[in-house]
Amino acid sequence: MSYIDNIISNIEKRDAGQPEFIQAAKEVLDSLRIIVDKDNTYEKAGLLERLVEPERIVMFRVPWIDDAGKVQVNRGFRVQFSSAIGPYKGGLRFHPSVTLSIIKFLGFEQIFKNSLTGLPMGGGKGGSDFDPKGKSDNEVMRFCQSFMTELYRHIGQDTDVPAGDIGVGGREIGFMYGQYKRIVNRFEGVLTGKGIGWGGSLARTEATGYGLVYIVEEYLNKNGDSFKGKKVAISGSGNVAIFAAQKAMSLGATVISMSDSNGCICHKKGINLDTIKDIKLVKRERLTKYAEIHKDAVYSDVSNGRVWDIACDIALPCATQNELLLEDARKLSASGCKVVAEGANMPTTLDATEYLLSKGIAFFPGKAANAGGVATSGLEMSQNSARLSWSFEEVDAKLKNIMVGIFHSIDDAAKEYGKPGNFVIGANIAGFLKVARAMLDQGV
Ligand code: NDP
Ligand code: 2IT
Repeated sequence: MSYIDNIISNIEKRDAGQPEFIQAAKEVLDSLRIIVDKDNTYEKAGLLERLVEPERIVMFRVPWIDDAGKVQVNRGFRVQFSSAIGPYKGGLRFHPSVTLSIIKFLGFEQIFKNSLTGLPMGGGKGGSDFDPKGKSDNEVMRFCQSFMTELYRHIGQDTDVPAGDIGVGGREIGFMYGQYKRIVNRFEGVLTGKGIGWGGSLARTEATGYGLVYIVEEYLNKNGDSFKGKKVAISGSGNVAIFAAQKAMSLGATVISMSDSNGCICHKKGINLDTIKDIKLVKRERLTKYAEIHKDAVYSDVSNGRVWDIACDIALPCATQNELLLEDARKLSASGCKVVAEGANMPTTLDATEYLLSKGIAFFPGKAANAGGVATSGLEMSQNSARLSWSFEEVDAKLKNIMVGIFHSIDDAAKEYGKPGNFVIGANIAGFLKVARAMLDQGV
């Protein structure tokens, strides 16, 4: 059995109850065959055994009191996966589907994503099975305070710097930051995605969605094309989806569909983003509202329609893992879609990815395509350390530069290793090499 196959088989045994982690690890390990099979340095150093085992996992109880005075208990996680190239860095997800497997897959992906940004950040992820939906602001605050009352001892501006993810936006970061500060009595850049005026960076809110569009734009431009006149389908209607839509529209595209966990809307003449922002960011309501406001839009609930059913030129999955399946990939290909770029983490299943690649569709994996969020978090950390703040234009220009750089490093790596146009292999190899070098240099 080859070194890689051995590692995969060990993960399948030791982490048997963690399907999402196994899926993410397999995808990366498969890409690494090209380098690991012909150079035994990695095997001799036990490098892959180390890479797939988090440096530290913290799991903890999060008790809080709801508005009715009842005690509720959730489970908290922080997986500090790799500090090879910098302090652990990665978001916190609050969603009822959160398990150790989900947090481990996200932390693992984050190692290579952060490496691709070129900034000195290790990989980590955390979260809770707490569901902010339907909770009052006070309940969310009490939960966040309790969560941070344990988490604070494991993090720090030079140790581990969490940020947002699904279910964690400006409101949650604010409550967690306030609690951290009360406990440690220090105003430091321990979280990113902070509010403007108390350490946050301009353009961090927009960064993931904008970055996603910037990397696709660079690809299109290099092929003599652009977003102008393109039909774009976007899943999700949260932070990433909204700002991807905003940037794509500003470049002349028409965003024809968006979704949430209950269903999707199709609005052929173009989604009205002000309505989406009002429903999702202000009122925190369901997407069904959109079709009540815009009578020419069509709403389908999850049981009778998917965002990938509608013909588009570019598909941007921006909701959650495993939301673009093989049958969706087939539909997208059949209806003429030419580019799929992942705003979410691992939204495309392995078989769907294979299918898209086999059809010559340009496929940008999340660890490259959605790296703009964490890259701008890295810029927020730099501003915090230097105690200054850059303008929106400065941060946006740096973000664009980083995304263009990521496009070229994954494109170059794909070519160098004999798989031109395969950005999955390009991203995995380019992300891995820097982390592996650091691990070899630093010893076991
Ligand atoms: P938000 O919480 O702002 O939005 C999430 C969106 O996805 C909502 O529309 C939500 O619908 C939908 N969604 C969530 N879970 C599911 C599910 N199980 N099934 C169907 N739809 C679902 O999160 P973000 O926009 O921040 O994150 C979206 C994705 O992008 C995630 O994969 C995240 O890991 C990734 N990402 C985020 C970054 C960031 O900076 N925020 C950076 C890089 C990646 P509903 O409202 O119904 O819950
Ligand atoms: O998946 C991700 O990259 C994020 N949720 C952002 C992480 C961060 O630290 O900004």
